[in-house]
Amino acid sequence: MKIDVLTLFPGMFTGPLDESIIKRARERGLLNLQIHNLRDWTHDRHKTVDDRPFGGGPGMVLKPEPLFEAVEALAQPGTRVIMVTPGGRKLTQEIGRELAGYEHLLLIAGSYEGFDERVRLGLAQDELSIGDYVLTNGALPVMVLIDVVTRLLPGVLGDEESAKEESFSNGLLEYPHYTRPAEFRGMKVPEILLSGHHAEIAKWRYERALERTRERRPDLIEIKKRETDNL
Ligand code: 4GS
Repeated sequence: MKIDVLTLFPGMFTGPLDESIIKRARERGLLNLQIHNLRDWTHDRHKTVDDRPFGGGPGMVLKPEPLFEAVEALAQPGTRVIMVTPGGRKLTQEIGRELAGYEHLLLIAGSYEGFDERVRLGLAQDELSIGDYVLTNGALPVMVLIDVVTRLLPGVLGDEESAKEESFSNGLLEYPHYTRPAEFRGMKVPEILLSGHHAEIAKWRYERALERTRERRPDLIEIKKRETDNL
């Protein structure tokens, strides 16, 4: 998969995407990630990317021209162009799976201010939010999106990791995990996990996952029911 990112802060992307699983995916050619500075598509001496809002008010607005030029330079037929804003569809694992099916994503990170509305109307095919809170700019949500999508690309996770029953992949929170020692500061590992009875261990884990989800995230059980009804 190819992912191009448009941002005013390319420096924010070095570090988080150069470690661990994303690093390995890039090295193995499973992810071709390129970070672009929006200012490269300005033409004035000051590399102006924003301007005052028509109608007045505080803050600045990202001008449409550099964004249109940048997207027109980077997009191919079949490219999915996505903006991150608090007003977008809320990112879920299901949306991650949907995006992992594209060959090319072009992700636009906003800044302090908003975008000129014509970017939304004429350029973006999708708008995504990572949650109901306000960040200083769109770099972190873009990195979250890249992380969610990359680990779903074929070959990125080892068999062991991808086969693992994780939160949200089966629609439930994870069951409790334990490793050695069997007793730590008076807290004992549940007997069943030491028993070697694989079927009973699987049953115990499923029950604990269900119980934990019911207590902490009953909304996930409703979502799962609705999905099952639609089958
Ligand atoms: C988010 C969010 C966000 C909104 C960008 C204020 C700077 C900021 N983007 N999910 N202007 N949450 N963006 O907070 O996507």
